Amino acid sequence: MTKRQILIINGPNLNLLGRRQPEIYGNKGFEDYFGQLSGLFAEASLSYFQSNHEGDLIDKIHEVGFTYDGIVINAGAYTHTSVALADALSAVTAPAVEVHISNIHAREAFRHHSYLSPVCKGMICGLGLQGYELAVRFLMGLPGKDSTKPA
Ligand code: CA2
Repeated sequence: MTKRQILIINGPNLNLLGRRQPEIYGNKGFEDYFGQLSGLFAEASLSYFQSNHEGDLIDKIHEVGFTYDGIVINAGAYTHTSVALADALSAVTAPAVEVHISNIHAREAFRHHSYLSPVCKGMICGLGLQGYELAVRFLMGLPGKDSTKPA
């Protein structure tokens, strides 16, 4: 059986994880965490993409969104501004889960609204990096794109 393909997408500034604002985002860089996470899911093929550019994030969603089994997305601040990212996620067939490291509802009011939540299966926030693991676990429990069983 082929492994489920799941892509984790991180948006702007998340390349700074582990280097700035540890009180909000913790002290681990995402590459280190991604190594750990991949070890937890031997039955999946996990990949990771980070960009600070909205168009690149959209291009990546188009690239994998019709062939992968799922997308985990932390769009960073684009969460609160980008209709274009929401349109990209709703255009593709892969189910997406939105993740935020911090609890966006316990922060400034401008972080309380997400354009992505309505087009995602669900949203996890405030659980730190563990949110990514929970999102992958959820996607692994869905019927994959090659599944012959009814949902
Ligand atoms: O909590 C999250 O994961 C956020 O998506 C992070 C975004 C923020 O704009 C969202 O409201 C919530 C910011 C990412 C910035 O990441 C940094 C990481 C380390 C140091 C500085 C910024």
